Amino acid sequence: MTTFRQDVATLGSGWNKTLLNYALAMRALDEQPIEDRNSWKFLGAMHGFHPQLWVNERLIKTGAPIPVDLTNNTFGNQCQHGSWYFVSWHRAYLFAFESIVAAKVKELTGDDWLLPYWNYLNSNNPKALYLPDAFVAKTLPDGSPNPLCKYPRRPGITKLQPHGGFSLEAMDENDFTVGNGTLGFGGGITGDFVQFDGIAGELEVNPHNTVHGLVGGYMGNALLAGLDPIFWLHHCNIDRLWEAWMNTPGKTMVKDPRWSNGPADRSFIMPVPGDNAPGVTFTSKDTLKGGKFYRPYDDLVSGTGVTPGAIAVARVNMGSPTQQTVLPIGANTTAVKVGGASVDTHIDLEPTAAAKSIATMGANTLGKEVARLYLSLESVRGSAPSPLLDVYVNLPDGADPALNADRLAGSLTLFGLNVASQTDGHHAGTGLGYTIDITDLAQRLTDAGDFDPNHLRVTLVPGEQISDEEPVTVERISVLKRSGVVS
Ligand SMILES: [Cu+2]
Repeated sequence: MTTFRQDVATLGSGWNKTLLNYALAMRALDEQPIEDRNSWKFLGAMHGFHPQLWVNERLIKTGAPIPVDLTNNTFGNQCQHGSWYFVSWHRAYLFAFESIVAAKVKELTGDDWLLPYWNYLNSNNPKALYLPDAFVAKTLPDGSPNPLCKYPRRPGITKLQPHGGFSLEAMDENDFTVGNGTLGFGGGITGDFVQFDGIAGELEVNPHNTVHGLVGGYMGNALLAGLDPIFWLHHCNIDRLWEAWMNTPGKTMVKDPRWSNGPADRSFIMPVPGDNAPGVTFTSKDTLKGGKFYRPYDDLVSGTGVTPGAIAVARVNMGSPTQQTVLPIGANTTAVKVGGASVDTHIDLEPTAAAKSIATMGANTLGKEVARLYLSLESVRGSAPSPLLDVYVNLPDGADPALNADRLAGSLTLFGLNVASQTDGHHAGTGLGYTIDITDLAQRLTDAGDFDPNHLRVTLVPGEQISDEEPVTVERISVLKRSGVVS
């Protein structure tokens, strides 16, 4: 058997054997009761679980037995977002899921099986943005209902329809974590288990969150996402992007023991195939090459934006992460609430620092100081599962944002906002945190004579799932200056 995970687009159109076997196994696992740790619903509930929501969605019956290891969060509500455990926890989750599905495929058909990935940003495949046919077909080849499209998505979706900001730019970042976790590819620093922590890494923000929002339906809600079979092909590609990134010279993966041996306050745990055995505990290092949750890929170049083995040239190397500094150079003074209309907020900048950032942004001479600028949105809260928020900088007064794409700093999909804003026993309700790289935008503003080192105007433009009835609050917006030395 092949021991590499493969691009689903290379497996043949329609009902190729891998996807037919996936559908057969999913149908069988979805019929198993939620008490069974190999059941489809148990596996989905590991990502996110909310008993009342699941009753409302008719996933479980009112009063039906719910296993205690889901409600006490031994196995339920495990997904790690907004921290540097995002990549490692999801990698182990994929591996456990793949092992359980493979065991079912073996039992049903005798075939071997590995999880394929959805290479949606492969510019060499004109059909890359399309969901594989088998995920939208009404029926299996034998005419029975197709389990791969059983759970809801955006009505009629056959293809991702990005409205901007869907890219591999995250792969340009050279450091897993910088500035004590404020910035980087992989997410904020934590030593503890946190389902939704405060700082999402670049990979998580985009393409990860973006694809969750674009598929929509269950995929757009962290409490339901794991139930959509396309979730696993999406996360498989995110996992491959991490692997490609780590294998590219110039990228610095974190070596901090808090990451490698974490979390400290409790163990990560995954179920195993076959029965209700206790499960396997692990730490982040078990997901790296040689670890028990590691699985290789057939290709780390196609659709990844990097070429493992070749030096990354997309972005200037700013030196070792420990020698870089990240400092705030300004912030707004009040929380911003966005409802049905756009809202402006002003940020007073420390003018000397801002001017110096601009002056050193484009530096590429070895040994010279170099800077990048970021917007940081802190404690973003709201009740919707994945609202869209567009962030503009120095939009002219009264201008139509849609006509000023050159002022767009970022399009955020606030995936998991509902969970991160809960104030129940498991969450402090502190919300999500995002950083947006505005270096190129600041350069464009400077070239246009429209960068004032004394202040910046930020406009928040609501997209879907934001309204006066369901607003989003951003506690604080600051500007961060990241400095290093060209190396
Ligand atoms: Cu996800």
